[in-house]
Amino acid sequence: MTNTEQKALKKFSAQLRIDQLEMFKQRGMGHIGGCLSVTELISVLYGKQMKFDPKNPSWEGRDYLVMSKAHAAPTVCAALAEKGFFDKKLLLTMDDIGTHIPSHVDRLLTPGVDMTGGSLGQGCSVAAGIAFGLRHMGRDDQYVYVCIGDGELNEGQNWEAFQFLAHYKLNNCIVFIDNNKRQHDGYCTEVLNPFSYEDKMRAFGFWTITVDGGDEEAIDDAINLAKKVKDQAVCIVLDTIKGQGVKYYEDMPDNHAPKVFEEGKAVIDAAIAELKKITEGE
Ligand SMILES: Cc1ncc(C[n+]2csc(CCOP(=O)(O)OP(=O)(O)O)c2C)c(N)n1
Ligand SMILES: [Mg+2]
Repeated sequence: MTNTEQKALKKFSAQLRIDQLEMFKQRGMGHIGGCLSVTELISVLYGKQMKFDPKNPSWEGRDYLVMSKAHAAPTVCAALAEKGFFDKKLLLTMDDIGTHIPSHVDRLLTPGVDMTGGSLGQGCSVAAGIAFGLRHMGRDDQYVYVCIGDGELNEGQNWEAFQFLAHYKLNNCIVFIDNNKRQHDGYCTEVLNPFSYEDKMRAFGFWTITVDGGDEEAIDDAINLAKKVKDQAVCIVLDTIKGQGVKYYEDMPDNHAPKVFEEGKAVIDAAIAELKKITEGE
């Protein structure tokens, strides 16, 4: 990655963080922890890796994103708005009655969203189906990216989908595990110990790599490596922090879906001021 590309992605991540924080502040709450942890991933996907056309969201040649941990909709919607799929002003209508920006991804409401979610555990099956269909049609230049939460992996359906991807060697579907170590009710190791994702995915037949999920270049490099893998399903484990990039939320004991009261609003304003130094810097 060139220096210019790296700088542009850092700025894009900062802008996505600003957009999300504004949405949480406006709504008075949000799935802040799990949205912030996938910000760099979404930045790399929409800022560099994915093929899409904002003027034609259902363009046949596009790549697909399945945000299986559907509560990260604010991160996805921020990227779609920044890329021109719809007017950015809509972001601040999140979860209003009649909105196009629900807090869980919805393909019937938001232009550019490819899968509706909310009930965890289902996205990888959908992604596997899309990848299988693309392979069947010989559309080998298109990719499906699926992002799954570490807590979400408690759902057995994921492991059925992994078997399917591995069996059919669907390397056109890149599986991301957002290893932010925490789920709704606490630390994953305490709720249901996952042990090693790498060991598990390899045992399931996947080529697997772990990278720093807060580092755009590392994520981009891992995707490029995954795209070179032949005849094997691929998985990228993202080592992330729940609440990533905003210290107050990283340190909050229960940062899954906190309410934003006066203190939170002040924290968000201060974080936005810091992030603007990145977006408005050289
Ligand atoms: C089937 C199902 N069970 C429970 C929930 C409620 N729920 C929403 S988010 C969440 C925690 C998910 O943890 P994780 O996948 O680690 O998400 P993240 O840390 O990225 O927020 C739960 C239990 C749900 N949406 N779907
Ligand atoms: Mg988690």
